[in-house]
Amino acid sequence: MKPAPFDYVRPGTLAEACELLAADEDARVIAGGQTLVPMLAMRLARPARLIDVLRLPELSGIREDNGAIVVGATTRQANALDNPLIRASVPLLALALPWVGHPPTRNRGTIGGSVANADPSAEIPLVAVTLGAEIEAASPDGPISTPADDFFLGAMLTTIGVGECLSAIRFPVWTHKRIGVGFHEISARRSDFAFVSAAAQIALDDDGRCLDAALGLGGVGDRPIKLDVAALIGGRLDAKSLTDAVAAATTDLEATDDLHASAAYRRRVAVTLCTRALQDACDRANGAEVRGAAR
Ligand SMILES: Cc1cc2nc3c(=O)[nH]c(=O)nc-3n(C[C@@H](O)[C@H](O)[C@H](O)COP(=O)(O)OP(=O)(O)OC[C@H]3O[C@@H](n4cnc5c(N)ncnc54)[C@H](O)[C@@H]3O)c2cc1C
Repeated sequence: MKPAPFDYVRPGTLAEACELLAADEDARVIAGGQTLVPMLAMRLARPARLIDVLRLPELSGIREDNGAIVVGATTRQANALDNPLIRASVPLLALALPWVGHPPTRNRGTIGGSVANADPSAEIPLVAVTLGAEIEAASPDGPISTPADDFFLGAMLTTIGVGECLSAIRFPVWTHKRIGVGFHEISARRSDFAFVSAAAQIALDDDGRCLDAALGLGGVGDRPIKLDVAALIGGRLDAKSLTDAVAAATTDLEATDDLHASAAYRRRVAVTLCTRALQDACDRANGAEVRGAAR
């Protein structure tokens, strides 16, 4: 099928992009086009006008700023994966990125496009929520910064309003010496969206005590969620403490029931993947080389 007719505009500045978006409720941002173009072709989206933000200089680049790594919205997923700053300072994102689609989609798909698209199973939004990233947007009234936890309102639904354009994601950097990360997901086929995915980051002190712990789940509901594993902090981590923390954090877990997977299956898999992600994070923080977890 072919898309319904639309206008195409390539603004020269971010301010111009916001003006164009504010002037027309039927206008839509296009970035890498990896989700939007198929939706246009199937006529699931029929915007009157596409605002192409891909070449806006304000939206590109990866930089360090005040304890965070700021990733410009139009950074290609493949470029983020290869970036030494991200590998060194946001290792959880580097570990999750190979699970986002496959090389051709990552060559075109952007970090900001994935966050703005807000698929409940998408890996980049899950990492943003797990790490407590800030989502930055430009609007005709100035910049807006929203914690990732508040940004995702539901499936394909975010706080981005008319006239607003996502500009960057600010990932906080953990400065501890010993950090480990873990990521696991289950999908029907390689490159498919996950039924369930789990992301974990752990920091240990020199004696092996837990200084900080973060755990997030994707695919179980209409948006990624952060689980409370604060009970791990201050203790030594072993298989029992990890299993207990996951059991406590997932007691009231509500999961989606759909034609892809039952709620009971998603809950069961969530517990297993969370435990594996935390175990990998611990092993990596302890200096072990973890095999088979990433692609
Ligand atoms: C075969 C295939 C497999 C895939 N598998 C996965 C997967 O496993 N995991 C996964 O997470 N994704 C997957 N994807 C989707 C992923 O590739 C896309 O990168 C992502 O969903 C959208 O990024 P994009 O830059 O292409 O955005 P686009 O398609 O250009 O836009 C997507 C949406 O975001 C909005 N948008 C984009 N940029 C901005 C911005 N700066 N400000 C405001 N709104 C914006 C657009 O208006 C649109 O609504 C897959 C895609 C394909 C084709």
